[in-house]
Parts: sequence; structure tokens; C-alpha cells
Amino acid sequence: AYDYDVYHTDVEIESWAFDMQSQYSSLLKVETPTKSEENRNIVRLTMGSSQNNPIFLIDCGIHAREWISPAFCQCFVNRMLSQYNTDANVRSMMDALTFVIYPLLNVDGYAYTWSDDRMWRKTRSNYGTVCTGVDPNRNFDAEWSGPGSSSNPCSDTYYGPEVASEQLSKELSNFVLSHTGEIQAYLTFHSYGQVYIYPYSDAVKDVDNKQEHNDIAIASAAALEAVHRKQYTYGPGYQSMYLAAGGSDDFSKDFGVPLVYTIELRDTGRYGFILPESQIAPSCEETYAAVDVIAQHVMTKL
Ligand code: 0X9
Ligand code: ZN
Repeated sequence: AYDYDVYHTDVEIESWAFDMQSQYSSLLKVETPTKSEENRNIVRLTMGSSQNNPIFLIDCGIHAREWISPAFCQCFVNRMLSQYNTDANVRSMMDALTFVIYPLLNVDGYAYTWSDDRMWRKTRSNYGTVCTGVDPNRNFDAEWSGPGSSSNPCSDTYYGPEVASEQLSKELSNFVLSHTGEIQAYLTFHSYGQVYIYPYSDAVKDVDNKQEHNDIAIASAAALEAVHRKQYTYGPGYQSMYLAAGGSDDFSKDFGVPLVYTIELRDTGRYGFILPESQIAPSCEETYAAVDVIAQHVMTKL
């Protein structure tokens, strides 16, 4: 059986996805809509009892070194599929929503963290400069090239040669733009810091539904804390983190997704990006509770 308590390579994650599809063919569809710069597949999962329900969009692995993020996407998918027949709460979410999940968006960067540099963050594209890599979370159409992002290809926050230059940003942007009005919520998992970040981060400005974002973050954080006593903070990005233009969260909000969070998973800095494998399972358990609150909130609005 697949071991959810260890970190897996990009190759293992792709074959895991197809194995899950064979095992749960009525609840899961796997697609590879886009190839990365280094010709790997960007995998997209569509999960639920119908493929035509309102969409709950989740991505993991935008930043290469944040390994707990793709690990969470995998355990979450396994939980939703394996508990469908036994957990009424899981079943209600799977019957009401279509979960679209990118378990490993920055597949090239992730492969590079396994082969060469565990602390790599960016993509692996090169546009003819000495340094390689674009920060995918500075590459989206949200005040692109603005505050908190860099024009220097050697910077870890390089915004790239143009908006959505990266295959993964193009893929996610196209998905959001081609499903406007259908996507009810978008969660993008990063690490570390234990924070719920909601828009905006590209300027000191607030979302129209700030109260809703704040209330649901509080409720979600409370449910998470109840599992293993981990505390998360929350707030608009410009306040809870820093100004950083070009993020996938602000982009999605601007292009019609009503409820958007970047969730910075464990820890608060002791291990940072190198979170021990012993923390995968507890992180998964508490984050299920967190996601459930957000999904249930979305369902009450349908
Ligand atoms: O800086 C980032 O991209 C995220 N933090 S991380 O340490 N995982 O790199 C925070 C993103 C918050 N949202 C935006 N800046 N739009
Ligand atoms: Zn990140």
C-alpha cells in the first residue's frame, strides 16, 4: 500500500495518481493537461460523485521545497476516496462539490529539490540569463511585477519575463479563467508559518467580503487547533505576511473566485521547510478538519 507518512518523488506522485484512478474510477479522474518546461506532466485530479458540481479548487506544491504541501494533497485525496463509503461528512462533501486538485504544480522545481538542492523554491525555466527559475507565486496576473517581487532572475522572488510565463501558472490561470462562476473556493497550500492568508497581498487593499474571509479563517483555525493543539494566525496578506504581487490567490480572487486562502502549513520555524516525516500524519489530520469547515461553509451557500 502507498505510504502517506513519507515524502514521495514526483515520479511516485504521478503514478500514485493513476493508481488511485484505477482503484476509485467512479470518484476520480486524472488528467495531464499541461507539460512542464522540463517535459513532466502537470497532474490535475477531478474528484467527487459528479464532475459537474460547484468546484472546490485546491493546489499543492507551487513552491518546490515546501514538501508538506504535496504530501497534504495526497493524504487529503486518499482520505476523501477511502472514507467515502464510511464517513457521512466526507460523503456529503463529495456529493455536493467537485474537488479539482493539482497535487504538485511545480513538478520541475520539486524534482530538483530531490536531485540537487533541497532548498530550491522556484521553477526551472531559464530565459537566457545566468540564473535559473521564476517564482511561480510572483508570476500571476495580479499587479504583476509589483511590490514584493523582483526583476532579477537570480532572486528567489523573480516574477519572470511576462505574466504567466511559467507552464504551471498558465495552467492554473487558464483553469480559473475558463471556470469563472463555477469555482466556489480556492485553497493553495504552502509552508511554513501556520497562517491563513486571504487577499490581498499585491497592495494594501481589502476584499469585498473581508468579514466572510476572516470569520471562516477563525472557524477553520479553531477546528484545526482542536485536533493537535496547533495554532494558526490569519489575516489579509498585506498584514499577515507581506506585500507580494503576482500571487495565485490574488489572481483567483480578481478573476471571480469568491473565497480564497493561501494556507501556510506547519511548522513555525523549528524545522521550517524540512518538516520531519513524523509530522506528515498529524498535519494531515488537523488540516482535514480545517478544509472541512471551509467546504461546509461553501455548501451552506449553494
Ligand atoms: O511568498 C509567498 O509566495 C507565500 N509564502 S511562502 O513562504 N510559502 O513563499 C505567501 C503568499 C501569499 N500571497 C501572495 N503573496 N499573493
Ligand atoms: Zn510557498
